[in-house]
Amino acid sequence: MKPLSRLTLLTFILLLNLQINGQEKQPLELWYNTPAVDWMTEALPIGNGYIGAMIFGDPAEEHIQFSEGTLWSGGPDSNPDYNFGIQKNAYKNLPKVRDFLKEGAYKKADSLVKKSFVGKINNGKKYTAEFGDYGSQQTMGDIFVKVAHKKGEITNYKRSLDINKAIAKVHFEVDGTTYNREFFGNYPKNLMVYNFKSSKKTSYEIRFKTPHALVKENFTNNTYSFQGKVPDNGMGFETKLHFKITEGTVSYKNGIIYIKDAKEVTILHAAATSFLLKYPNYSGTDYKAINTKNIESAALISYNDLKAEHIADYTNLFDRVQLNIEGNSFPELPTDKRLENYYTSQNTVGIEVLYFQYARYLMISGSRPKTMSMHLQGKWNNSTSAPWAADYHSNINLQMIYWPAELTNLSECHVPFLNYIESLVEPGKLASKEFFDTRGWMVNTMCNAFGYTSPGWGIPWGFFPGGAGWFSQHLWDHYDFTQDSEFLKSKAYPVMKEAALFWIDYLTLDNQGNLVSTPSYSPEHGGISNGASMDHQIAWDLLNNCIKAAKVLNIDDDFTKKAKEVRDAILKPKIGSWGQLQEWNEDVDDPNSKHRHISHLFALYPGNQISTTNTPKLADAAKVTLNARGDSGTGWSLGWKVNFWARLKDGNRAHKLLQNLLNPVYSKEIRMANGGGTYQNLLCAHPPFQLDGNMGGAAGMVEMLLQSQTGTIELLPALPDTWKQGEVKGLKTRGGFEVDIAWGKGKLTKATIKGTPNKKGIYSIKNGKTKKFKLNSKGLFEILKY
Ligand code: FUC
Repeated sequence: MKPLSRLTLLTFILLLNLQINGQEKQPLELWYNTPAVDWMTEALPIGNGYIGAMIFGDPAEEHIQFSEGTLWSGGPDSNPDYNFGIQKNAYKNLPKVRDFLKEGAYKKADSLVKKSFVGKINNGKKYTAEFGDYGSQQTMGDIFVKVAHKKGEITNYKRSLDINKAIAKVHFEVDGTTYNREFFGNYPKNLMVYNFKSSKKTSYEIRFKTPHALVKENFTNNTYSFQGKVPDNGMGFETKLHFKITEGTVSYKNGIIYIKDAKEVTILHAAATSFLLKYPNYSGTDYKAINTKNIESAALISYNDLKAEHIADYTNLFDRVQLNIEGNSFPELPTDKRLENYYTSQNTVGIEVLYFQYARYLMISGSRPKTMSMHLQGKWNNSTSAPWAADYHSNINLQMIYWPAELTNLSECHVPFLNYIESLVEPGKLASKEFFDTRGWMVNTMCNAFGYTSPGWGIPWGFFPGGAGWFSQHLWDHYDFTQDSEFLKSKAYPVMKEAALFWIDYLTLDNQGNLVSTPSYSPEHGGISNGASMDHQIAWDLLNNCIKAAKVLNIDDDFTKKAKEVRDAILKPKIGSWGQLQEWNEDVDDPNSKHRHISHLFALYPGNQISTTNTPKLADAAKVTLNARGDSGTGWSLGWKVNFWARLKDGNRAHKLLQNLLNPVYSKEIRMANGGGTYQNLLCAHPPFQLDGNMGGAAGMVEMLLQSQTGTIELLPALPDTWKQGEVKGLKTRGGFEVDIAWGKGKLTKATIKGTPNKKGIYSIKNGKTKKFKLNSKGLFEILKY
C-alpha cells in the first residue's frame, strides 16, 4: 500500500471512529484550574445514588462533604404527637368556606381557610429548629484529608469531572512530584471510593466531622466507624471508612487516622441510616449491618476493579443517549470561563450539550432503585437546615427534577420517586379525610420523609391538594414510556385511582354546571378562588390517565364510568379579557405580573390538554400569557419556560430561554423573582442551588427535538435556527419507542424509530403532515432524507 493511501485510509477510519463513538470523543468534562472554595457554586457533585458528595480539590487538604438521602431531622421520633400535620375535623368548616365563596365573600372565605385548613407542625410544642417536627434533610458530615505534599509552587493544577465515566479528578505537581486523586460513587457496592496517588511517598491525616451527636467511634482493621444520631429525633446513622494503602503505615489516635509514607491510598466510604420509608414509624433499617456488608464486599477488590465495575454500571445507563450538535466547541477553556463566554458571546452550543448530559449524569448519580427519592437538591446537601428543608415540593419542583428520566432513557432512575409517591398514599388518605372528608389521598405543597401530606403551615403557599394528582402523572408516564403493564396493574393504577377519588369528591358544581375546585389557590400566586385552573387541569389529566390505564388493563367498572363523567364535566381552560389563558375561574389575571409560577399552563406542559395541533386557540392564549410573564425568572421557572415554548413549537424562543438558564450566577441568597441561572459548577441557581432547573432545562432540550404527548411522534418539532446540524440517539417516547434523529441545514436527514416488532404508530417531521408507520420484523422503521 502506498503511504498516501494508507494515510487516507487512516483518516477515514479515524473519522468513522469519531462519528460512531461521537460520545466517547466528546469532551464531556467540567474542569477548572483552581480548587473550589465555595460548596454551592464551585464544588463538584458525585454520587452513588444513595450518597451525594461534593469534592473541593484543595491540594493541601481535600474536603469531601456528603449526605445520605434518608438522613432527616423531624418526624415521629422528634415528637410523639407528630401526625403528618393533620388538623382533625377541619372538614367541618368546608361548607362554610364554600358558601362564602359562592356569595363572593372572598375575604371571609380566605380567613376561614387560613384558620382551619392550615397544616399543624409541632402540635403546640416549641421547637428551636427552623422546621420543627417537619424536619429537614441533613448533611451527614465532612471528610478532610490533609496531604503532606512537598513544599513549593503548585503547577499544572486541574480539577475536573468526567461525566462520560462519572469520575471526579484532581491533578497537580509540586517540584517534580505528581499528585492524582480520583473520586466516584460505586452504585452496585453502595460505596463511595476515593483514591489518592503520588509519584513519591506521601503522608496523610484524615478526620471526619459532623454536626450530629456522637454515639460511638472506633477504629479496627484499618476501618474507622462513626456511629451517630440526629439530635432531635435520634435517627441513627453510621459513617464508615476503610483504608487500603500501597506501602506505608496506618494508625489512629483521637479521631484522626494517620497514614505515613504511602504511594497510594484508597478510601472505601460507606454511609447508611436507620430510616425506613414505611408509614407510620419510618424507621427500622439495620444500617450497621449494611455498612459492614458493603465494606466487606469491596475490601478485597482492587481499586481498578471497583472503578471498572462502576464505569460499566454507569455507562450502561449514560451511553444510551448521545447528543451532538454542530458547533460543540472543544474545552480549551475551563468550564467557568466557558459559561461566561457562552452567555456573553452566545456562540457555542458545546456547553448546552454538556448541560444536557450533566443532567443525566446527576440523575444517575442521585437516583437509583432502592435509594431515596431525590429532593430539591438531588442528593447534595451540606446543611442541617437546608433552604426549604431540601424537601419534596409538589407544586413544580420535585416533578421537574424527574422530567428527563423517561425522555432520556433513564427509566430506572425514576423508580425512587415512584416509590416515594406510593409511600405517601397512607398518610395522604388520613390528611384527605380530616381536612376535606374526601376519599383517596392528597399531598400539599411541601412533603417530608415522614408522610407529611397536610397543607403547609402558612396559607396561601401551603394549600395545594393538587400535588397527588400531579405526582400520579409520573406513574402513568412510567408505564407509557416503558409499556410495563405489570407495573401499571400492580403499582401505578391503584395509586392513581386513589388520587382520582380525592378529586371526584372534592370538585363541586358551579352555577353553570361545571365541576370546579373550591376553595383553591393557584400555587403561590394570587388569592383564594372558586377554581384555580391548575387544579382543574391536574384533575383532568389524572382522570384521563386513569381512563387510559383502565383501557389497557381491561377494566370497565363504576369507577371508570364516574371518572369519564367527572373528567368531561370539569371546567375547561378559559381565555380571558386580554387574550390570556385564565389562571383562575375569575377573569382577574394581571397582565403586568412576572410571577415565576405559571401554573395554569400545566395543560401545555407537562400536561397535554392544550396543544398547537388539537387546541390552537388555547395554545395562542398560552402564548399571550407567556409573553406577558417575560423571559426571566428563578432557575426552575426558566427551565419550565423552555418546555412551554418548545411545546408551542417556537424553537428559537425555547433556545433563548435555555440561554437565560445558562446565565452565570454568583449569588447564593434566596431570590424569589429574577436572578435564576447557572453556577460555575453548572448546578442550577434558583438562587440558591436547586436541582430542578438542571433537569427542566434538559427535558426542554428534548422537547425541542422530539415530542410524543399527542400520540404522534413529532420529530424536530421546535428546532432552533442555531442548531443547524446534529444528531441525537436513544431518546424515548410514549408508546415505548426509542428514536434516533439526524439533521442538517435545519432539516431532518435521517430518523430511526425502534420498538416492538410490527408495532404501529404515527409520526410527523417538523410539524408537517402526520404519517403512519409500522415497525418491521426487526422492530425498526427508518425515515431517510426529508
Ligand atoms: C416553590 C417555589 C420557590 C422554591 C420552592 C422550593 O415554593 O415557589 O421558588 O423553588 O418551591
